[in-house]
Amino acid sequence: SEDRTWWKEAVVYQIYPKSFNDSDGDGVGDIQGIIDRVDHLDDLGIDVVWLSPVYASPHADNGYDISDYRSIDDRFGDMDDWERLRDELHARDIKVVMDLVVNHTSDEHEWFEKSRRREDGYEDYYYWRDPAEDGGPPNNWESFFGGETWSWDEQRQQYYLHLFDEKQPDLNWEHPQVREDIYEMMNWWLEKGVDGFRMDVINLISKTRGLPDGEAGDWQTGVEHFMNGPRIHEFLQEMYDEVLAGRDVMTVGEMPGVDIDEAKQYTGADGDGLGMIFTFEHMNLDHDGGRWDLHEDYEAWDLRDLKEFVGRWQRGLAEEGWNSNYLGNHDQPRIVSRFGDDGQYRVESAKLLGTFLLTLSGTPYVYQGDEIGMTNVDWEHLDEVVDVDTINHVELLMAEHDIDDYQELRGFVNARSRDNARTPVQWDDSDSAGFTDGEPWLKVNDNYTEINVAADRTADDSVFEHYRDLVDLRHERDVFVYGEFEMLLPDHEHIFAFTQSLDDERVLVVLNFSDEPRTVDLGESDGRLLVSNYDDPATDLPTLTLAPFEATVFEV
Ligand code: ISL
Repeated sequence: SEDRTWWKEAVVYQIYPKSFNDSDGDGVGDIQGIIDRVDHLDDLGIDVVWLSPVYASPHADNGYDISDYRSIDDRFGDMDDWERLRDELHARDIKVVMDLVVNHTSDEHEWFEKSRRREDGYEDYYYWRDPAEDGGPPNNWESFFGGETWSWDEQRQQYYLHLFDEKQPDLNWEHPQVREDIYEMMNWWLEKGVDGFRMDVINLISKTRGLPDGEAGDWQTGVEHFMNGPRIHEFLQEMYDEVLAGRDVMTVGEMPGVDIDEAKQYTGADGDGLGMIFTFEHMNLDHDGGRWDLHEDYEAWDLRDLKEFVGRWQRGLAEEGWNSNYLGNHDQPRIVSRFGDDGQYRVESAKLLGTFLLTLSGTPYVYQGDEIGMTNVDWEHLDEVVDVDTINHVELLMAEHDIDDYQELRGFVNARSRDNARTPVQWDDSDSAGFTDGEPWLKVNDNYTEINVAADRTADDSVFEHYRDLVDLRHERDVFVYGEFEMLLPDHEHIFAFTQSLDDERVLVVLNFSDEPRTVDLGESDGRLLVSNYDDPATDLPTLTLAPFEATVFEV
């Protein structure tokens, strides 16, 4: 990881196009809407845009169900719009990374339509099976979105496999022609000037031969047969040879259920050639992997668990591989609501989380809206929710626990739903937060009159300004990118403190993750203040009394 590359030094910004900015008043974000806001990204100082899927899609899962990999969805515009976006970004030295969703397609993809008709050459593009002896599904695997992974196809008179929604059939990667078609499509996009790929659930593409039943466990049944499956490394190495070798691109594999040793196999020097992976370990801090398992204390998490996780990964990939750092994305609740305080200390804690994210070694990912501290939403009724994952799980929970009133689950949904991160970006205090002139596809958070980009950009001590300063600082100092991480006070329940060192540079980061003042002795006697989220920061090293959610960075 000593070798320098642009993507290690980059700050990535994720755009979820449906919710970013609507230019034509249909209530859905679009590519022209992104172009209209490119200067916001440039001012923030980010280096890479990761664009969630903009391809043709029936939107059963907001574009993660693709019906044509080589065209742009009508809702979002057309290929000319995409090319203009690419050029506008490149003109500002911002790279563009596309979402690559190839574990599955939409059931409306031409390949699936041919496959269900058993058209010559396409019969085995997907996983088709006859019913089990009892007439039911071929195995007991459970879907990420709850329920069964098999649906019956009337036309073909067989079941097909889908690890996600029934409108997302899994591609059969065992079939060489499937792999070739995918590599050809990737090369086609690279020729069009994309700078890399974020690879959706890429460690799920290899399944145990014979698709045997899974053992019931903590996570959904069957994971041992489709996570990091038997041919995964072979497939990724082939993809590397056919597509990525010799190209200066960024790649990040989204990988549920991966530990550090596996991360090294995917990204290390003798690995499969991926640049980074997204781990999920820290996304389980407030549950044990069963995100929709109903608990009493569903919002509780322990800072010491976060420290244990961060310390282990920072050190674990220091010599081999590379860390990608994120706290939230389009699949997770808002970070300030989950890890900070979205009430009294919203501004302070949003800045603290930004400080944390942008001072760790590795490549940081900022999700749209987090740079202004957007919060979770109150989902008053289930019919306000669009997310298939939330709706399916709520229905399953109601059946399983004999609940007949959604109101009993409302608090839980408010804490867990992916739609929290998908409400429209709040641009200003005009109707619909300046996101659209029409009716937004998903409700706008009521707090938009107070929390919005326009307000943040005019105040000089805003969350946006804080993010911008940190992005600048990170660009100026390699110690934040390549530094060697050392944890201080590992057992402290409220303070997260660490140093980063590189050559003769050393920095100390101290974060109070609580809503009360805390006094700590850091054993560092001297330091020059680089960053703070308070007007009157604690600077009296070695003993600091930090205000609620105070975040301080020193050069020591
Ligand atoms: O958010 C989840 C459901 O609770 C996760 O299990 C999520 O589905 C998983 O992280 C995979 O996510 C990716 O693939 C999905 C898509 O719905 C997500 O938006 C995407 O990020 C299927 O393509």
